[in-house]
Amino acid sequence: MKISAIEVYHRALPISGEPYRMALQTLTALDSTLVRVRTDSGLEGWGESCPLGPSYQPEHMLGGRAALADMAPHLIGRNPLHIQQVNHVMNQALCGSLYAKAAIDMALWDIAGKAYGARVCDLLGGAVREQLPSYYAISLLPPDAAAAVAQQKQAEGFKRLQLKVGGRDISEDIAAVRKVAEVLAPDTALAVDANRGLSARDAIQLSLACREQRFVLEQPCMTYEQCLGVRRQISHPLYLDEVITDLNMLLRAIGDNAADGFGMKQSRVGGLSQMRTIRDVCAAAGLPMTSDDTWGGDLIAASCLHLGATLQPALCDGVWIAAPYIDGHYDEENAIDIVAGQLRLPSGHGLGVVPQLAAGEAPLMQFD
Ligand code: 0XW
Ligand code: MG
Repeated sequence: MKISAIEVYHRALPISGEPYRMALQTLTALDSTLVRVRTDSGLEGWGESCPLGPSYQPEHMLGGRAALADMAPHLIGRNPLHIQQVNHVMNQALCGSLYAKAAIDMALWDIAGKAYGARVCDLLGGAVREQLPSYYAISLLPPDAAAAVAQQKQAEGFKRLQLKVGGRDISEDIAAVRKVAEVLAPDTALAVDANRGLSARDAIQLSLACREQRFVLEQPCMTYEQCLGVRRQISHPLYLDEVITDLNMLLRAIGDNAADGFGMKQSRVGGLSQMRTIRDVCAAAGLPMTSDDTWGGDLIAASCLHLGATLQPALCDGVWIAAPYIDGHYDEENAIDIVAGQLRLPSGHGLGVVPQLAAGEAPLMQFD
């Protein structure tokens, strides 16, 4: 089988309802990139990459499309089932741009599933469960409003919440954590995520002021070194997210005993192939992780879900997807949605999601 064409599409993903606020960004709309990899066998696979705006991380929507344009010509004629080799070709063609490579890598796993008559989770080692927990991220809100959302989301069935903090006076963050903790059921887990928006001083102050409250502190500060310094002075478990940019950073963090768990984003590290290794490294180290991406529609949701389903439950902190903030789906029939805090694996081969194109919709770019 050979790759015969690569097409790039885009989907506007406006955020429904209130803007999504984090310490350093406020978002009202995302722009997602879809990739269709076609083969001479007639099988085709879909991938997606959706950076969380231009300033969450170095990943950038236009940069991703430029990277795809650079790499795609090198991939025509390659065997899509040789996923490792195609990744090698991408790495030779272009340094970095892991988030663009992630979209191609996802499409290859989708093709492989269809070719072998299996779901992506089967190819990744097998799902340990068909249904698994998602978690809900509470946008940066005043304390009472955050607590109200926490109550509402627990009533909907979420067993893990993530509370955004940072980018404001630390006293407001402390109040928000306390208010949310007050309404937390004993079996609801809480992550307090500053998305790099706290100084080391404020992160330590937050942890000390909330020492009675049960939570993990996620990515408090901008740099790895700052987080490492904070970790030495707090008693809350620390999770790293944005600074774990690839497998090497994960290995370094484990070697340094820098974290108690990881918020992992598929596109940041280069896609499903990399996430599979990261899953195994985290399992070997006995450290939990989430199976997330920064944002995205049903393709990214499905991909995170397939990987998440192969995690040992004790080391799985959930699969975050953007569906609660998005109206509509790419594939209404196989939509990936959260029901009572849970996600169910789609049943189709490959990713199990096939985006529907509008009548006459032309790709943004096409390579053949
Ligand atoms: C909650 N998330 C997984 C989604 C947001 O896009 C960012 C994020 C995080 O943990 O930083
Ligand atoms: Mg995070």
